[in-house]
Amino acid sequence: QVTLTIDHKRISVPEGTTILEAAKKVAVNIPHLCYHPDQEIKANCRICVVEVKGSRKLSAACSTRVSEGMEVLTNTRKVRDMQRGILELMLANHNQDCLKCHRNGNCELQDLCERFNISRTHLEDAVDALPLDDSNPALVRDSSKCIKCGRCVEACQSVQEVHVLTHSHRSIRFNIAPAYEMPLEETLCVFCGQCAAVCPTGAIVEKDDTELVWTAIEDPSKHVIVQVAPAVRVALGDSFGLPKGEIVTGKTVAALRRLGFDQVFDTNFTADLTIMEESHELIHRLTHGGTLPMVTSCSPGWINYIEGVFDDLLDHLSTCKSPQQMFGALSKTYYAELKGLAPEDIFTVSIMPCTAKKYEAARPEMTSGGVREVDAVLTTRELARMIGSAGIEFADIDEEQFDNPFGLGTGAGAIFGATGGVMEAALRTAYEAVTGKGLPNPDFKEVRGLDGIKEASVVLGDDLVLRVAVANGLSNAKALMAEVRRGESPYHFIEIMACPGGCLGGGGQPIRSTNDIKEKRMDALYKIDQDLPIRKSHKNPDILKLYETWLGEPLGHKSHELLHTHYHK
Ligand code: HC1
Repeated sequence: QVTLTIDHKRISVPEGTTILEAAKKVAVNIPHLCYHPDQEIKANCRICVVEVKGSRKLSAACSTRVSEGMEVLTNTRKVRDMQRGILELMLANHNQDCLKCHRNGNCELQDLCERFNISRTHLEDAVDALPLDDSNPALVRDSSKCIKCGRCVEACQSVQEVHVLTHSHRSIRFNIAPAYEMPLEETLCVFCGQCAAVCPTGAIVEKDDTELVWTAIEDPSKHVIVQVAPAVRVALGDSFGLPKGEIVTGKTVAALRRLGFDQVFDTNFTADLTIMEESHELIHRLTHGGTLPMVTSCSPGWINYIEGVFDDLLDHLSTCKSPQQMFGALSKTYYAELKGLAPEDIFTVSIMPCTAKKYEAARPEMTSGGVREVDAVLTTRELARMIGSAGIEFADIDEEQFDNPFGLGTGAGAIFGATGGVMEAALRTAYEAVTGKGLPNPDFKEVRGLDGIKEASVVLGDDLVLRVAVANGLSNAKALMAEVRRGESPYHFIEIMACPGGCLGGGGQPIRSTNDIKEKRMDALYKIDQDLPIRKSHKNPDILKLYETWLGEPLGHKSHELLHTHYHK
């Protein structure tokens, strides 16, 4: 332990603690921007400067470690003047269209301006006239709002190892952008949105599709249906001040009905359908000499990554479409038949925790019967904006149930939203399909949790021990796939989710989703699973009915036509 004083308050903290962290223990929140609790220390912005007795220069609190007897002052005239000066310099170079910015009211720079009581500044505006990049369906990058903190660069380079966003130029021309300022669409960007999730301002945001959806809802010729992804229901409440990780499934359904959707369905239903197809695909590959390890295909950021970086390994991907797209395919075929509607008159919307889902829905492979399967994808953040703009008091709204025929999901479908959940769900079904025996305990705890790579072995028979691995975050995916490329992978089946934590940590979730919040969301998803009467996809009665009455059998002709695809080089 190290003993020091902060603003004359004596405190003991573990060796290695930074001044910024130590100050929190005496209820002092030192201003910061480039610092993020889940990232490396960067000390780029310097707004966290403090006085340390005996030092002539001010010290950055985020990067200075405490030492025995240290005396720190965080609120002197000298400190305040310096912090304010740094803030004014940032503002002079920041496009201040705050009222029209998606981050209005949820912007760390705005918070600091309020805190420093900034009403006017002494510097003339010198905002760089940099072009807006909205060249892709998922993300919008606006350099005029970038404060050069470097959080997005770390997310892109170290967490995801995609290496698209980088520093360029020097001094007053210093910038953060893809190499040669190329539009994201022309780079290897996978559209995971992890950059947007950590950006303190509105410099990188999701592409807003709320107007598209309002227009469809208002169009009397359209039957507008919506599906809700597993991870949305444990995060949407954040946007309305509810406790982190609160399960808000029923409130979400009620809010969507009030917004005017004709039917409100559950992606957990098609997550169960994905498990039916994917577990049978795995068994088929195991018994027919198919390409192994088989790798999951439901995370669109991961699909974009394998196409860009491991395109020689595309045969390893499961051919199953994601639950989002299976829902879309059913909505324009089975559901259209059921309702007697033309597929073109059905407008299918997804609520997803993910920015890359917008990209997935727009892919040319994702059509059924000549029409787009999913017409619009809204992130959790966009849905929160629609609910807010409709004046719905989300926290007070009464809970409602999903509609049928796509309203019943099992616990296996629910846990798709957490890293390891797809694997666990698939193992529950594959075990019973291969052994013909009931699984005594459906919990595969080895594949749960926030560790980057997890593995497990499951005995499926006298001569078959299934070896599986789970990776979340693309740097971890890269490590597993490099093993596959070298021919050294010991696994039969690998789950990969592009975002750290899985979809619950997706790039479209409420801003400020730190690891402690992700853990709460994860606990909530496993609670949903635990509390449901049916926890195995192959026991979902509505899925069984769908096969009996319309689809045939898993991997059958209709399934192949509608629910599977191939990604090519
Ligand atoms: Fe996901 Fe999936 S789990 S990819 O994370 O397979 O986005 O939640 O909807 O499609 O079900 C996301 C979440 C989601 C799909 C499912």
